[in-house]
Amino acid sequence: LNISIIGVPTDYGQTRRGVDMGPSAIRYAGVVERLEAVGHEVHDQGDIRVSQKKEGTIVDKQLLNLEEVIDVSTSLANSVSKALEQKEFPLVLGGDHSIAIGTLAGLGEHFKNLGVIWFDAHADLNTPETTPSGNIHGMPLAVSIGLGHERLVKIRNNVPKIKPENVIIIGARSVDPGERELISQQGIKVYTMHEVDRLGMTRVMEDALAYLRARDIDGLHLSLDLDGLDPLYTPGVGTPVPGGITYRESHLAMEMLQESGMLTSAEFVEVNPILDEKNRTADVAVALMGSLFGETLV
Ligand code: DIR
Ligand code: MN
Ligand code: MN
Ligand code: MN
Repeated sequence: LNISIIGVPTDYGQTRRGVDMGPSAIRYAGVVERLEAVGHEVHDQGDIRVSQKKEGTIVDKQLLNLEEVIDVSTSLANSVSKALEQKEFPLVLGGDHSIAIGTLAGLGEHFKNLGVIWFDAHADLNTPETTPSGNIHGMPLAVSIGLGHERLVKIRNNVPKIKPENVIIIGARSVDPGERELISQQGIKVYTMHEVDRLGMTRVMEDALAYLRARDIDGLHLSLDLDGLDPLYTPGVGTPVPGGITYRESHLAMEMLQESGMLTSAEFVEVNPILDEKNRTADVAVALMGSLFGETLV
């Protein structure tokens, strides 16, 4: 593959500082070398520009840093779209999960029936009406199916970016009341930790991939929030939730995605080296990318 790495050094989607250093931490953990070793051509496009906080903008407690998130999402959508035009595989490095608004806005221009695997402890389906925190990193999936603040939903004008029935959430264990309602109302498929425990990751991934294949998707995006794993393995995240996916289960999921041959883009988000122990979370992120892009054990 020709892989285009796009760093997004932003923390505007939540309130703990340090997640803007995620792209640096992931590069330090050796992402470029790791993917080159599997035989890919890797183009590191560097980081997109993230400006300082704008002074004097209206503070909306249900949409913290709205102007900044719109700015970052708009430039990221642009970069992702450009990578696809150049036939490159976009690999986006966060930054907090609000960046998925921009990634999916860029992807939405090129794929009409995109499948999305959302690997996360959370559902990221809040709206300004349901958010318990005001943090936009809890909203990107809702925005991408067309629900939320108009200016977020309309980035690059393609509304909605994805169909709710093409979305599969894996690893959920912290879901807010409004998100629960949206999941059933919109027909979003969710494998919570209960299903991961009960069925095992093999069955979960087999079912998920068969479901998306049957929906005749024209591309597949992986949005991987490192808090989907158990904090035992990825302590450097802003909102850790115990009882998560193990190191091996997450590798297995990546290996099965690789085997499927369906993947067309990916993003790894919420790596916060300031909250971490010796960059372990970025190390895990890079190891997972190794499996996702075709590393094998023997
Ligand atoms: C919570 C936390 N559902 C919120 N969301 C997080 O603030 O909307 N998403 N941490 O990754
Ligand atoms: Mn090239
Ligand atoms: Mn998330
Ligand atoms: Mn999360």
